Amino acid sequence: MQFIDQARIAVRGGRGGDGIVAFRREKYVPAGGPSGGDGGRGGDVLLRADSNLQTLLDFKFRRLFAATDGVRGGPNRSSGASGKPLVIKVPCGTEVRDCRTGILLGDLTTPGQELLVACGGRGGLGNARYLSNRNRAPEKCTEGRDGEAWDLWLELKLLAEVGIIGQPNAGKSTLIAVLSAARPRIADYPFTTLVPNLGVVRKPSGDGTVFADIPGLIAGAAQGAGLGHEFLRHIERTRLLLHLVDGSGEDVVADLRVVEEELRAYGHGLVTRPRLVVLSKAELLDPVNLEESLAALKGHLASPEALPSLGAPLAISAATGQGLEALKAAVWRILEAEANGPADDRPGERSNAS
Ligand SMILES: Nc1nc2c(ncn2[C@@H]2O[C@H](COP(=O)(O)OP(=O)(O)OP(=O)(O)O)[C@@H](O)[C@H]2O)c(=O)[nH]1
Ligand SMILES: [Mg+2]
Repeated sequence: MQFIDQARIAVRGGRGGDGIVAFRREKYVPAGGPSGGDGGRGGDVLLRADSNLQTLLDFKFRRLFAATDGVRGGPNRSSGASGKPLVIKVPCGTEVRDCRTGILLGDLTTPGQELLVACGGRGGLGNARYLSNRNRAPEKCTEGRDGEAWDLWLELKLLAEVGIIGQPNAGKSTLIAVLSAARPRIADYPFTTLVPNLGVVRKPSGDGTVFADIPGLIAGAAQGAGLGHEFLRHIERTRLLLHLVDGSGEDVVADLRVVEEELRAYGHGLVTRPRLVVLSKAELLDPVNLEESLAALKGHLASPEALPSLGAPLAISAATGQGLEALKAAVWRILEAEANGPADDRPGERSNAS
């Protein structure tokens, strides 16, 4: 499926119906008086979060959304019908901004959540409203007002709880494939993953947790190099990062640092986001090398220049399944602890691995 995560749309509330001028004409009622009704209100435009949508793809093909207009007033003081509201469905996790100012208008995160984005115009008044002692036969009525019109910028931020990050070829997609039913492309070259993959990983209790695998990060990613930077915003909302380091790499500490630098440069709270460092492809290393690599990572994580991380680095192999149960157990434990008291705003409480 194509992955569209930004879109610009125009929304317009319906125009209010006009009020009208009319007079009551009935047998035996001379000078029946003004009876022109009011116009109906124009329809509003709303956005609604819908859990069945995953992308903003629909907005590639349709960009203008207008609610229906209110109906003109009728004779006998009858008001025109109001315009129907127009509800536009968007995926959960859609941020809505005013295109011109960039101001955040709302953030649709929970299914069913709605945001009013363009009010319909008020209906005009019929001449019945202008009846007074001085003027028994007013000829005056007013027109309906135009609805509001806005250009909106929609941006989808994936709602994954766990983000898998790392350099290209680290084995991120392979990991999400063995943990969940997601079937991303996996290949022996960098930049296999072009758009994020989401996978639901089942807890022992049967509940699912959404993991996101994003394209590999390279030096300069935060400034736009490579592909990963575009998708860093998707991991802004995760509660835990799994930082994969390729165990078969030449220098695991250097590889770890490259990505740490990018997180630091990107900012947006990723620096203090709970993070587990994971050495991948462990079955390719003999036990001595494996111990050495883990010790080197541990040494770096204990140093002041490292970003905070939780506990000691774990070793896994998506190929043999080694370490996967321990990894999942650690993930559930951390998520549970975070849920009981988010340590997010208290970075000081998170200790470096020792
Ligand atoms: N031996 C071994 N190879 C692995 C393991 N995990 C992944 N690989 C291989 O590593 C290569 C890269 O794996 P991917 O999962 O595509 O890596 P990625 O991190 O998603 O890469 P990008 O999408 O390019 O960022 C593939 O050839 C995988 O088969 C593992 O546990 N053991
Ligand atoms: Mg990949």
